[in-house]
Amino acid sequence: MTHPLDPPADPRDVAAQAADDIRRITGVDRHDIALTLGSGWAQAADLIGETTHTIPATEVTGFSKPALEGHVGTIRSVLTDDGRRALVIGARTHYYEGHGVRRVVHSVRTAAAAGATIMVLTNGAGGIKPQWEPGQPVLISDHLNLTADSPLEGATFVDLTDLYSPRLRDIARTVDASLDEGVYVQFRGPHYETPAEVQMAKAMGGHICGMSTALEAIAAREAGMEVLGLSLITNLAAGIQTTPLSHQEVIDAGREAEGRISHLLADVIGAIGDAA
Ligand code: 8IG
Repeated sequence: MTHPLDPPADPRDVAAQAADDIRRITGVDRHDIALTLGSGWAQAADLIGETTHTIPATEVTGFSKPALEGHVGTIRSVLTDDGRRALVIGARTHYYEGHGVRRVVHSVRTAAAAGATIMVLTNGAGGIKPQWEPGQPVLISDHLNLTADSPLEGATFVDLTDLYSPRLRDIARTVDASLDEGVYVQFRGPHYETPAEVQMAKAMGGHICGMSTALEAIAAREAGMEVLGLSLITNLAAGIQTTPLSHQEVIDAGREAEGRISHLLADVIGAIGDAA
């Protein structure tokens, strides 16, 4: 079956069409900020403002059905208390689904085409720092992309210095000064790492193991957006915790922390608005 993002389509054109779909359905001409809500973060959508439109992702050009429980396949338009518009993406396509990187970053490109200048990427992830505890949110300071892939095509040389905006990280720390930060390591997944791979990631300077955010952040930077990355540590990475990892444990830790971290995220969105 063909997909709108398959070659020879230009992924930027498809994102522009998707943004037009969103404008047509919502009547909102420009969204200011976009958020991708990963495992554990979904409740934030209800806290950052009034949801005026909930769009099934399948009604927007190029979006795929969600592959995983805990990932809501909707896109929402939220009016914040201070009158900004947030595009809340609850429909993430993971690299491990094997549909190619164009589909992975389509939501980010759509957010940019819809006008967003700030992209907030959240996820659930495994922690390498032994002092971290399941249920703890941390800021992403940088990444190691171990997928051996890129959302950029052709000779597109994009600078990734300060990819995870120091300005936005500072704002997040005004909301919660105790927020720690670390280097996010994107593995392909969907299997979790071996303990040896976690030690490799640690030796390379990594602190957070995940399967989503690095590729999205690269696409956001290419599109000119400012990026804030937040990980919910749902488990310690393999071999750092002594017990085996389970998807159920990850879901439970997300549920348990969801109220707290969603309030944190909503407050961070408010603070970003105050700083604007
Ligand atoms: I939730 O320990 C979650 N996602 N790669 N490793 C990787 N991804 C994850 C992990 C983890 N926990």
